[in-house]
Amino acid sequence: MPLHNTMNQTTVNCNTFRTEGVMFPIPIFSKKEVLSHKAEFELMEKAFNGKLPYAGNLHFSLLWAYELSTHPKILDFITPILGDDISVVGTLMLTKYPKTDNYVSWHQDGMNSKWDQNNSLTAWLALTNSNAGNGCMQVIPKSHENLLQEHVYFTDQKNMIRKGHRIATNVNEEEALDLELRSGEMSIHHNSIIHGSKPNASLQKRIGFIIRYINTKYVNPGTSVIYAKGNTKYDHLNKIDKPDAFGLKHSPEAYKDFLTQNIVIK
Ligand SMILES: O=C(O)CCC(=O)C(=O)O
Repeated sequence: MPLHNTMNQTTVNCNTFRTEGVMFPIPIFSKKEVLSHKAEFELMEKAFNGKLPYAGNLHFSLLWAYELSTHPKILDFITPILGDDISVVGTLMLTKYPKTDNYVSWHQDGMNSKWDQNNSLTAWLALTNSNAGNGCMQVIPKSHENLLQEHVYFTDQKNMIRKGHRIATNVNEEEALDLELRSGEMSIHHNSIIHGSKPNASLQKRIGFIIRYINTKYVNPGTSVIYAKGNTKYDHLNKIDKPDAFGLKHSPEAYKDFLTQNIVIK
């Protein structure tokens, strides 16, 4: 493809993201490539007797999660939006098992992190097909324009968000857009977009690998990050190095101990 066409497509992508607050579907991995990442998750799941709906902060201690969240195919796509210095500040896997009640309340990511809203984004990578039937993510397009809104905190075991918060006002669900993805595809969403997801009413499991990216310059001081891209040295951050591979991941007992100590499980 001639260079000027590529540049035009990149500009279109950036403009879509800025105006809509979301972009999808973005093809990233082939079905075969996805299988290897899925197999890594299945080893984790096995360590927890086959059920691991919530697993967070994987990138600091699991080599495969580090490599996935710093994968050049993803970084190439987000670099025109975030710039050349990119850090990973969070990873999360939300898995919805068939016919289960777990959902994600309507919220804005920026509420948690208070990151600079325009220089950070979330990538949602599908490790299975994700659709309206199995509880794909939904967004309210353009809702990022109003930046951060008031949230309320509540307790509901079925809500997959750990802190249990939701937008204080009513969300008009008729405006919701289903971010349907095939396995290997990705969506990206703005830190201020209102989003959530419904339970999995189907017989198909839904697995999402979620990565929070930010231009490194805008990371809050003292934060632990991995540098995904760029050579600028920042003194205000706690840079975490690439983890070693955990040698005992094929032993469910040993892997469970390791995961319990090193990642966040709900
Ligand atoms: O996976 C979901 O259903 C919701 C994900 C989400 O809230 C997020 O990526 O910020």
